[in-house]
Amino acid sequence: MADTSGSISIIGVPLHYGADRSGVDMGPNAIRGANLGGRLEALGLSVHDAGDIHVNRSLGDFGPVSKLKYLHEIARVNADLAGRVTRELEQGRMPLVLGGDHSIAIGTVKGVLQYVKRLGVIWFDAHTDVNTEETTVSGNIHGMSLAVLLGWGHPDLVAVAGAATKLNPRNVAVVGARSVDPGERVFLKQQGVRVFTMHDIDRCGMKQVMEEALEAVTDGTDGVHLSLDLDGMDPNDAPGVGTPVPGGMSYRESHLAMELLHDSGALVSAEFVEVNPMLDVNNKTAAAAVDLIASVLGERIL
Ligand code: Z70
Ligand code: MN
Ligand code: MN
Ligand code: MN
Repeated sequence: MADTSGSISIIGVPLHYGADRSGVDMGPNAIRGANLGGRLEALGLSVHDAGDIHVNRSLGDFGPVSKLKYLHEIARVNADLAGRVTRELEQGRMPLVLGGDHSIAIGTVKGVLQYVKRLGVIWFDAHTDVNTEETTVSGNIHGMSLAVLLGWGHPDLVAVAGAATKLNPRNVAVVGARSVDPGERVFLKQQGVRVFTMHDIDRCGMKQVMEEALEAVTDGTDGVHLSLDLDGMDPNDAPGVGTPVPGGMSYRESHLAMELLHDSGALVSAEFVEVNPMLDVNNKTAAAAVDLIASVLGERIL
């Protein structure tokens, strides 16, 4: 595997159809505007901005159409994203994907899986995103992306970058969960996905939770992807998200999680999603995203 540690490629995905709520499509530029490039260059990294994946902007005028809202455009954008992510890895650059809503994890992770066949994933989120067409209440595809990555869901989504491209549930760890739908609970148990809830973090502390999560995602894998939904953080620290859920991970806990992930040496790619500048307060959420990105890429106090 190529060493991508010194070179980063930023890919924006201004997609909001998976959340069916506008604003989150402006996430990539809000994160860029919080001095992302400057912070990464200060770490000695070579930073390349690959620009944004194209999203058809006018579909909202016609409504969601299918039960899985905006299925066709979401599948198309994710197929495009997957190809871009694979190419960046092949060229020796670490993909840093900026959302957009969490449905873009389908494209990011499937793109990484083309290059790193045995991949672990840390899914930092208030939610577990394992609904399917059968269990979803909202019809929002951002609540289904992890299920799709495990091989379950609408065939058009599972087919992105090839239906055989999927994660091993043993190597997936959700961190920070506190809003899980009844159908998701059944699915998680059946699949054997490790879920570290806020209860676990409160009882054991972030240090122990991350040690256990890293053990699961590095066991028999060749790299780890970070899929970080900003609503995993507490709404006091990250108010600019579409689905704020109280009782989340603090700024400090989130920061420690990033530092421990960096120290594992296993990170091969990352994405930061669900920043909604229209709901943000003084750009606090975009700034927190940049702080977490810098930490996971090696920034330290001393
Ligand atoms: C719910 C659903 C979700 C993010 C909300 C919520 C899912 N389980 N994910 N916000 N990022 O609609 O499926
Ligand atoms: Mn999510
Ligand atoms: Mn979420
Ligand atoms: Mn830091």
